[in-house]
Amino acid sequence: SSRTQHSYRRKLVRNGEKKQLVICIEGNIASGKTTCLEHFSKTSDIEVMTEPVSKWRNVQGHNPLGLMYQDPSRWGLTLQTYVQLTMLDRHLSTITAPVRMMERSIYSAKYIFVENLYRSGKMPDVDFAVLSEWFEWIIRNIHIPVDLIVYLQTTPQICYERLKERCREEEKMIPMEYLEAVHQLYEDWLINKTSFKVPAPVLVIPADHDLPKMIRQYEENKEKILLGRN
Ligand code: DCP
Repeated sequence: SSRTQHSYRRKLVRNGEKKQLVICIEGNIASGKTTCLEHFSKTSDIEVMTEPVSKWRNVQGHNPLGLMYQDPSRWGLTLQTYVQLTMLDRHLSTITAPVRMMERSIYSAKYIFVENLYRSGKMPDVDFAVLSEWFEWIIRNIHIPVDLIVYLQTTPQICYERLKERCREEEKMIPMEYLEAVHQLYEDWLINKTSFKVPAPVLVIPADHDLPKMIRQYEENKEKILLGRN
């Protein structure tokens, strides 16, 4: 429609004015991504996007996140298809500030979570094949800009403790082994660089520390992050 065209043109013009930076915050479940985003949301010139987890818990009255934890083999594809859609939607939405910070990315959805379901034998081959074809099509045909990945590096034990404290209903049954598997996938992707293509430079921030120390580290790294450098 002409309306869509109009908004698309506006986006092109806006992007043409000045390079906008996109920074993805990555890390294990309960690694502190939300706290990091909250901290930077107080900075002017930064637009913060948290993970669309509320959508994953309620799509037209259904809870694919809860279903996935109850029966991953049956519902893994359902959740991850929806995660992929919501992530793509976020990546493509119009940036309204010089710097965008977002929680996770379409890349970690595939390289960490889909991969984990598949490798642990909880996703049927055909589901993995269909999701992989969708993902490959998307990244081949749609430009998804990412300038910097900030990796909040934790030990799985600390995440496990934080998870217990937070008590999100769906996450009650997450075992330590799950967090260890997600951790290893993150390490191989972003540190060892032995698994999948890394779409941007990586800035590693040790994230086992308590909140005051984390805030100090965010302040120390602020310049780098705002310039999109590792
Ligand atoms: N999840 C998933 N598949 C994905 C992405 C996330 O199954 N592709 C799950 C893992 C968590 C829930 O969704 O149970 C929320 O994701 P996060 O752990 O990233 O969000 P948190 O709020 O835990 O992050 P943090 O505690 O670091 O702020």
